[in-house]
Parts: sequence; structure tokens; C-alpha cells
Amino acid sequence: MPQGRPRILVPGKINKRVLDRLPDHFEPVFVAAVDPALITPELATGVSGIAVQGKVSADFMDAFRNLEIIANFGVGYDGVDAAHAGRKGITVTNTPDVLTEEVADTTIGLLLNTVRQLPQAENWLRAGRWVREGAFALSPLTLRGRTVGLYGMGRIGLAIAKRVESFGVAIHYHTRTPREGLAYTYHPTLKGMAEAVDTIIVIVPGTESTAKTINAEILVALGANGVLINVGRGSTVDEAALTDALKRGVIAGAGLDVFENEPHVGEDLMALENVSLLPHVGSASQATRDAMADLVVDNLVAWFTTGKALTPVPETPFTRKAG
Ligand code: A2R
Repeated sequence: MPQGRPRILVPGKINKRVLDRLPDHFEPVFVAAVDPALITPELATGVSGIAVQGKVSADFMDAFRNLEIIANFGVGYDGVDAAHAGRKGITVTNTPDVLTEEVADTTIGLLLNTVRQLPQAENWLRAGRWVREGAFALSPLTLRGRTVGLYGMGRIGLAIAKRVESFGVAIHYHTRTPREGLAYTYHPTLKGMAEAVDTIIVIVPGTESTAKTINAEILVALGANGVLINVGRGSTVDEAALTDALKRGVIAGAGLDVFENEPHVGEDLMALENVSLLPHVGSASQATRDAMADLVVDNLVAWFTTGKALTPVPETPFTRKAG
């Protein structure tokens, strides 16, 4: 067990508030990237925690002998191999709840931008085309009369549904297990929901069980008036199938905040008129990112002072061994 203040490694970039707060409690150490080759023998034995905004692979974890905890910046922790951490007895924490309402707000903005083409309308004004050419074209789509299906009804899904309710549209959802006490129409299969709705909002985690589940078949089921919104993870959508469906009019439009290969977005997708694209800004307000940063540091502090993390992920329900 290393002596003195716990050493917390930050591989690559992380939110500035995490960097500002870490020295109050820990000895922060840095490497440029998540690369086992960068881990010196001193770091291999001396590091007891990692704070990360990005990926932590199994081989990176294996480079450390006394690693106890990995504090992930974000509610989605698909970048961290939590199953491997679980097998090794390493705790992984994420940042649930503090970003729920912000992501739900962003989702509503993206939904409206997609169906009413508001970014394109603003560009029209800014480019002087309102003066030169007259009114912006009527939006082919509307939210009026839509049936919205939530793929995912967890913390964020529910916050989105509550907002969507106020638009006076029907709400359906698909999860593996129905959520107690909800009046929304439940579908045991994604295909069944896609057939019943004309708008899907994706807010499931990026896992093996959700990977590329929004595929060509689901898009056909969604139909020609269909709108797909993705605020979960890019891995859930088969981006090539989506691009093809948007080009051929299999569905009407899409709004995406997340992508398969961020920050790279396919040129084909970018060239389309019937999409609204955001650079993964779901939780990206100063206040919410500050709250996420605090939860990263507070998890580390709680672990090393009380022996229990505040928000461990389900794969790693550990308490700290006295040492
Ligand atoms: O399936 P269930 O009953 O465990 O419901 C969860 C659902 N979900 C799925 N639904 C259908 N098929 C799956 N294979 C599947 N896997 C998970 O996603 C639950 O309703 C929801 C996840 O909810 P929470 O764990 O509360 O996550 P939260 O805070 O809403 O965030 C969702 C995701 C994050 O993982 C990031 O990727 C993104 O939003 O920011």
C-alpha cells in the first residue's frame, strides 16, 4: 500500500475543475494518454486511483499493482472496461443524476431543431437570405400529432418523457423490463415500438446489448414520416444504415448528439439536409459539467476517507479494504 496522500493518475485531458480540486486531497500525476507503455515502475506501484474523461482499457488497468478506483467523468461509462475492473476488484464510479435534467433539456432542443429545421432557419436569416430571398421554406415536418417512443426509460429517459408529455403527444417506450408506475405504452421489443411510433429517442447506454440495435430493419419499421433522435451513445446506431435510410427517404429525419467515431462525423451524413447534428453537448453547460467534476472528485474523496464510493457502477459494488 502506497504511503502518504493517495496518488491519482489523470491520463490525457479532463475537465479543468477536476484538475483544480484534485490537489486539495490527493497527489495528482499525469500521463499524456491511456497507454500502458507510459506507465513507469513508480507509477505502476504508486497510483491508487484514476480520474478519467475517456477510455480505460483492460490492459491499462493491468499496468497498475495497487489501483483501487477509477472515477469516470460522465454517466455513460462504456469507455471503461467495468467488467474487467469488477473481476480485479477495482471500483468504477460514474456521474449519474447531476446531468439528467440538462441532457433532457438538450434532447428537447435537438428534437425541435430536427423537426422544425430551426438551425437552418437561423442560418437563412444570418446569411441575409430573408432580406434577399424572402421567408424561409416551411418545415416539411412537425411535432404535432406525433407518437414518440423512448428507447430507454432510466433517469434521463424519464426526464425526457416528462418534458415530451407537455407537448401533448403520445408516449411509448422500450426497455428490457417495464418500469413500475408509468402510464406510457410499453413495448417488449424495439421493433414493436418502431412499428407503433413515428419518432424514436435513443437514451440507452452504449453496451454490447444495445450495439447497432438501431439498424436498417428498425428504420424501415419507423417509416417514411419517421424521426430518429440519438442522445445516448453513437454505438447504438448503425450509422451507415441510418445515412442510407435518410438518403433514400426510408425515414424523414434525424437529430444526433452522439456518433460512432467521435469527433469524426461521416461526410455523407454531414451533407444531408434532413439531419440536425450537435457535437456531443448533451450535458455541456458550465454548471452541469462543474457538478459532474465535483462528483468525480467527491467519489475519490469518499472512497479514500469512508471506504465507500458515492456512485459506484453496478459491476463494482465494492467497499475499500482497510490498508
Ligand atoms: O433494459 P432496462 O430495463 O435495464 O432499462 C434500461 C435501458 N436499457 C435498455 N433497454 C433496452 N434494451 C437494452 N439492451 C437496454 N440496456 C439498457 O436504458 C434503462 O431504462 C435505461 C438506462 O437508464 P439509466 O441506467 O438510468 O441511465 P441514464 O442515467 O438514463 O443514462 C443513459 C445513458 C448513459 O449510459 C449515457 O450513455 C447517456 O445516456 O448519457
